[in-house]
Amino acid sequence: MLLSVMGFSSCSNKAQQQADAAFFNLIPKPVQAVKNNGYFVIDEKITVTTNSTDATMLRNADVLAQMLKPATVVSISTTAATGKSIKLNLVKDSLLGNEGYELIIADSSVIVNAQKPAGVFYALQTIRQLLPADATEKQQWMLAAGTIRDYPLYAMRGSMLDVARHFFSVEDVKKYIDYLSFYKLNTLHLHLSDDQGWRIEIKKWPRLTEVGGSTQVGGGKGGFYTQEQYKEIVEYAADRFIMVIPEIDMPGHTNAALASYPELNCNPKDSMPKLYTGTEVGFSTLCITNEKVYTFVDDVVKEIVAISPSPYFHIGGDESLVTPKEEYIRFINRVQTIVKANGKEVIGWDEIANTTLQPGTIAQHWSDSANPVKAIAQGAKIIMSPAKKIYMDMQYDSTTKLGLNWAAYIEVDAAYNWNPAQFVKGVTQNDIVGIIAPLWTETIVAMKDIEYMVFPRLTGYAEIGWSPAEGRSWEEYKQRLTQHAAFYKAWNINYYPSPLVPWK
Ligand code: TNX
Repeated sequence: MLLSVMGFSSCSNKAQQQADAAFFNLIPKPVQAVKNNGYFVIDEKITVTTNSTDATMLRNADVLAQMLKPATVVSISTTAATGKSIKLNLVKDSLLGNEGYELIIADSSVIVNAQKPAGVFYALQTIRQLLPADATEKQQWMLAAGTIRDYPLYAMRGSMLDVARHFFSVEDVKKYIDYLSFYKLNTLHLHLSDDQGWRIEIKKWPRLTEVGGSTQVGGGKGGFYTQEQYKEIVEYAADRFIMVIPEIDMPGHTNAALASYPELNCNPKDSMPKLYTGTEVGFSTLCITNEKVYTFVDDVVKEIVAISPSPYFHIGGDESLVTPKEEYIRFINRVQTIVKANGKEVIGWDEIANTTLQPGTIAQHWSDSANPVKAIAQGAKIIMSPAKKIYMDMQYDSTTKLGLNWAAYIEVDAAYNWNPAQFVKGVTQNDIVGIIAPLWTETIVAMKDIEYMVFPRLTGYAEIGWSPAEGRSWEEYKQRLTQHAAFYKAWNINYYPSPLVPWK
């Protein structure tokens, strides 16, 4: 008897220590978090209630049930529960905005308040981080008592995945989406076409995928998403409050399309290119003076828009080094009109600032700092993706085997230690819609490679996008980051164990 009591108390001490530590190791760091004494212990049975019968709220309740499954049996109810319960409430609390939440943990109840289901979902991600990383752990699960009020700094927070240089399966993309959602990211930008491959089925132009999708960097077999598969990705992401932004890169980065259809080239007979499996950039262009090209663009935009609920369509527009400048301007101006006519707002890489931007167009800053300033002068908003800080294909240091280093080496501290609102002179917080961390895949072949380049840098980008900039410090952050290795390990993520982080 005595032994078992002692056994339980030391075990519960360990659980309490875990719960206490977790409260202070959240990433992204909450706007406000006040810890109290006490614990909400996850008993053998837990009731989850929601004050809304909204399908997304019921799904949220189910997300929580799945999360708690290793430790308890959950029953979900839409009527108030007597006794111990976790309550998911939609409430009016305008400071929380569309994505914010309040989480109140006490001995006998956990209350989640949010204005929108997205906020509830992010509160659940916080709860996930407060629980032990290892779901199979036999220790008792508990949450430290306290109150958290939390909401994001930027509306758009996410990552770009290049599925053109190397193709990644629907399963891989879903896994990537899971990673994003754990860190409260809400945007997946898919780079769907480039010189080396065309990755989305277009029914009117079938050779794009039959020919253009048939290879990749290094000459592997490539691949593409059918429209049904694309919808599956979009739905999987939407269930996790993630928007998928499709990018078709134009007028450069189009070799795969040009090799598929001779009529997109200016001199179809003598200049029809072959498929390309190298890693050069800037050598291809659609024929700007050919009317057929605009029919092509309109068809592509129409078919993608029909399966893409995101309000944005990304037209690329970067590194069109062989397109004459005047033609580039004419092309981007006209393509903006096509996208608008199809009901979407335009996003383009920052070079599009040199054209006439339509109202609502967003420039994604990656390289030349004059461009975002020009875009803002035209009334545009900015997505911050500066290569020197946030390109996850950049190597950590000179010993990194994967990746490139043309922009910089980006160690984990450098990835964290910058402020998007102070990075380019003339670009302030009000101009910025959000931050997107791109992973270009010239050297990235498998999910294990993705994981190595992404973790732990993405964890820091998630904090930059969500948490207040004031008071952020690498010294403090790196301590919290050490605790996240437990999650990486639990999910079998091949992360980079940076020597700058004092991993435990
Ligand atoms: C530049 S970023 C590119 C990509 C490459 C990347 C490699 C941008 C808009 N263009 O085409 O994949 O560098 O780091």
